[in-house]
Amino acid sequence: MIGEKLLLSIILMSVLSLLTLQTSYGQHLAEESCTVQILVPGLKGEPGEKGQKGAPGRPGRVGPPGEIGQTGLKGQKGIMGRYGKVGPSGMKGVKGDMGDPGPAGPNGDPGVPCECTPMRKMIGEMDILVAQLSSELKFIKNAVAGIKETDSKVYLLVKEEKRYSDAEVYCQTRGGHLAMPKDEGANSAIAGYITEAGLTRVYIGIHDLDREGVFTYVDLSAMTTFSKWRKGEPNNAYDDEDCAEMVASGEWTDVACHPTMYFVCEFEKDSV
Ligand SMILES: [Ca+2]
Ligand SMILES: [Ca+2]
Repeated sequence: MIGEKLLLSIILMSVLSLLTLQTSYGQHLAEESCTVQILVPGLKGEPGEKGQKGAPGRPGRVGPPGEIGQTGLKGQKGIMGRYGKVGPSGMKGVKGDMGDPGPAGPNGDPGVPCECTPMRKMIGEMDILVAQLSSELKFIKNAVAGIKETDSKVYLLVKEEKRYSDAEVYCQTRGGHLAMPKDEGANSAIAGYITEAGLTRVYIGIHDLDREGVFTYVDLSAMTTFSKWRKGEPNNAYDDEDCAEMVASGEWTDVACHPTMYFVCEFEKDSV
């Protein structure tokens, strides 16, 4: 209702103002009608020639965005891109298993000569000591294995093959001599020893090295009252028998001095 009233008012006001304008225009014409010619429009002319093509118009306004087109075909694979930046260091790994041993290296250069003479001498002396100890040990083993004895003597069968002179040195080194039986009791003790050991012969301390045919004990004491030569001995066979052996029966035989065989040492009981 209010809108209709407002519209009616506007129309009314427009009519009034138009009437006012026509009234003032009428007055103006009346004042100048005597001095001014009245111009009347002529007839419509012929159409003119076609004008030249005008300058291009201004670009039109930007149209609305078009519809989304169809999906295009997949493009070809591009060339490889540049390498990226180096990443941060990773965590330290677990220790691996030990590898196989490598091949032996080449020999080193020869060393500088040292003052080894005193050391060599010392080592040599030690070797001798070791040899002596080994010998002593063997002697003790023999002694433990069994020693024959009489009232005054101790007899030791040495199961090491030696020449007569070496055998005597062996016995002397231990404070004795090759066995020198000077009575039946001593001779029987030694003979029993040989038999028990399963032997057939051993060197004993009797020889004629100083004077052919004159036998003495190895300590150079003379043979006076006792002897035990086998029948036909001593015979100095081949002119080369200056030492003596005892066989298992207890009898003596003169033999050469250079063959090696077992032997029996004797020691004074007081010195053992
Ligand atoms: Ca002889
Ligand atoms: Ca003989």
